[in-house]
Amino acid sequence: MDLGAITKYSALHAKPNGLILQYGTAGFRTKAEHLDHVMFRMGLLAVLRSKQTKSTIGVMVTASHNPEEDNGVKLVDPLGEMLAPSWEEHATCLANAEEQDMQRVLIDISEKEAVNLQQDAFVVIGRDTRPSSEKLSQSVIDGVTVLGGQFHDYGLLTTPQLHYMVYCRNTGGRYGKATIEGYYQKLSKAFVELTKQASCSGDEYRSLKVDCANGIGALKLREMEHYFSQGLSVQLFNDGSKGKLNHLCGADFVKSHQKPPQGMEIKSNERCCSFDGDADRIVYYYHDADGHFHLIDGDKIATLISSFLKELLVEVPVYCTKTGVKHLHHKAQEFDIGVYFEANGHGTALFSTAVEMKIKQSAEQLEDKKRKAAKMLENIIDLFNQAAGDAISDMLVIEAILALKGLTVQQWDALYTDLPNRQLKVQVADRRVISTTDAERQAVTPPGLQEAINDLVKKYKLSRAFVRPSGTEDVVRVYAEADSQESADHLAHEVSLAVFQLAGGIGERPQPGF
Ligand code: 16G
Ligand code: MG
Repeated sequence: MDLGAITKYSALHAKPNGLILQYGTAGFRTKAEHLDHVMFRMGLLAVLRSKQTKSTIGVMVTASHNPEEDNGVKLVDPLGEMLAPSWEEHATCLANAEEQDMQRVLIDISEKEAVNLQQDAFVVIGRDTRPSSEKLSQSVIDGVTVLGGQFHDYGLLTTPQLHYMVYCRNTGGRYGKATIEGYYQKLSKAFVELTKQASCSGDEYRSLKVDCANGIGALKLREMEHYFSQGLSVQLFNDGSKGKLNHLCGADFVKSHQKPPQGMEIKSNERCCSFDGDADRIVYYYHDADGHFHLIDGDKIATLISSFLKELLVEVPVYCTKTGVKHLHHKAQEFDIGVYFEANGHGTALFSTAVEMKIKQSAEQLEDKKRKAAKMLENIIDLFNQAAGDAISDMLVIEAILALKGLTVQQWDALYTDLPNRQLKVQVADRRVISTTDAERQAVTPPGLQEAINDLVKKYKLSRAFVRPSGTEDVVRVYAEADSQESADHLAHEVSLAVFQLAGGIGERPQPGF
């Protein structure tokens, strides 16, 4: 380590005194103007992680569904996964070290993790379309370079595309080619083959309206479109040509406001979907003949995909984990086939290498009908981004399944009916006073909170309620569901009051009404 050079360059990316940030559920996220030092230091950290794992590490500059003024950064581990938890702690320490302590923290991390500093390092970098992203990714590169790491800057990419690149590079090209064309070709080939198998009878031209949140998804989908146009025609909205990123549009807006994005005209029964700002979330929706809006969220996407896969499987057990893709991804990896989605539209399906091999072999050996099914599954596996949940890949999987099963968007929606629900946030002095267990469904502390929730829940029919500290905002999240919207709203309000009273609420007491 050339400590002199590190100190010199670090001063050019100086940390504002006293600023404390945390590597949260999806990396660092805050106002873009506070992130320059974090980017530089994440460049340094990525080099150490690369040396330690002897693999390519990814760095993605994005703040996903958050406002355009924000930005963020996360590291991608060798197989496309989120950074290992012990390294999240290192990231937090490094980001918060005052200038004069930076070197010591770097050396501490290297020693603790037994990093061989002589080892080569390679880092790949991607960024979203935010105005601040280009300069911030340059700061990452400065950090990588000063520690002697090699890098490849992919420039504009969706977050899942960066995960894909990392995965491809660390699996010797077996998974796919680590180029943007490689990504387009792999997914599109699988998609076109699948949709060819869809019955042609009454085949109306398959088309889909896509709200791209004025983000990177628009650019990438436009580039990719002609690769899969035989099977699907997409019409892009909020493509970034005029609107603001994630403003009144995108998956997070549609899911949390339960209404269509601005800038998209929807005729009745047309299939529509929204990506978020870095294209790793997707939700679907439509207007029925009476003009009512119907949201098809991650839960229904998971149902569509797993019921399709279930036709080939005997049993589909369900598991719950804590909030955050990394927990779900990890759980899904324990199984031969794992399908996971958050209601907000993050998700994918994962297939173990053993199962993939078996399917490939049987596709060659079996006869007609079964062989067709195995071929189908083989293409489905290729179509799912195995490195991360991916809005583009999920969209193509969903479109293929709808075509293969001849399902309309309403028929899909009718697979089950959601109970009315409400989500609220409560401001407290320190959200860490709330700790949870059982996949964040039970509050362990503060004392009395879970009992209070249990008593409130008993007052309503078909009801449940959960509270947990947010992993991305300084708030406590409250979720309630019940047999009617009115009851769900009441219950959510009462639980918010309990949180406010028992967990140190600040500011105004939660008010009823939304
Ligand atoms: C991040 C996570 C998402 C999680 C959300 C929860 C990734 C890529 N995204 O957006 O999985 O649902 O945070 O945020 O990991 P919250 O704790 O503030 O509700
Ligand atoms: Mg996102």
